[in-house]
Amino acid sequence: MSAGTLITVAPTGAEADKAEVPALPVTPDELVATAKDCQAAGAGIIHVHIRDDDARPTLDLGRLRDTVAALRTATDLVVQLSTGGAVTDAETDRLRVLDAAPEMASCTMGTVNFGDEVFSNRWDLIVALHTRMQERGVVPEYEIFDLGHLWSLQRLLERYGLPAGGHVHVDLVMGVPGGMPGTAAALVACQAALRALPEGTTYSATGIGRTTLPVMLASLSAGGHLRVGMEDTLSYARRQPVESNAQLVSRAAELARIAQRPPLTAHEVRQLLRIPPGSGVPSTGIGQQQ
Ligand code: KMH
Ligand code: ZN
Repeated sequence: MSAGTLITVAPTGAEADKAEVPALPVTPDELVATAKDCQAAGAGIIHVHIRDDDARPTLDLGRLRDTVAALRTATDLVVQLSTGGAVTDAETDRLRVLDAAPEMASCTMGTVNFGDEVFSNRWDLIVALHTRMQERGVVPEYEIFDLGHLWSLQRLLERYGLPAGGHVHVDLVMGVPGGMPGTAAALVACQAALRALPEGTTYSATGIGRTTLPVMLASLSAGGHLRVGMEDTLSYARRQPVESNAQLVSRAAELARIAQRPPLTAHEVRQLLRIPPGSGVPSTGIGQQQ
């Protein structure tokens, strides 16, 4: 079991509406302020979705590059860009996210019903994301919405090899309507499947909506890491809206300390995930699409 806890904050997502959730960070300034607060509260990674001037989700490359630069300047956090985007985003736009040269990026391991929508992740897209990240030294976080996604990951690694740095890290996204439930039993089932992955594979887990607490407690006790944030839950407790992302990170950090697995610093996270030095620094453009 890992001695410390990696805490990822997912502050914004692509789904919540700023008009309904004023505390949601959507502008670059709001995102940077949130990132600083969350780092101080115990986060080591920030999973980033960005919004346009009207607070709608966007994958605009210039904005992504500016956001990565701003977060790097203001914090030590590992910046992980979402390649999942919104359910409406085109595959070409999702692949182009990697041109913003983050240290990490998400890579979802299969298609899943997503509420009333479908979050499409064809095999060819998964392979393209994985191999492009290998070429560029971007470390993936494999997003697992259902048990079968772990078997797809095993197939991917067997056919195309290990990710940049050689370490495999997955994130169990539990409790999406259409995916696996956010329960301790489902987490234990995932743990059994994780044993088929390379030695040393690490995982974090997040529970959507009201499953946030059971998933957090199950993951901590089972040796997993944590993801929290307003992308995943907007209620802190019954009839109590989340005030800020830092509030969620603080609770996760406190529970991690109680479990005697205190939060890892960003530096310790880079060591744990074996993020290659220089990862995320834009290269000369060789092999990159501009
Ligand atoms: N917004 C969801 C459709 C990811 O960031 O990689 C996809 C998602 C996963 O959030
Ligand atoms: Zn996301």
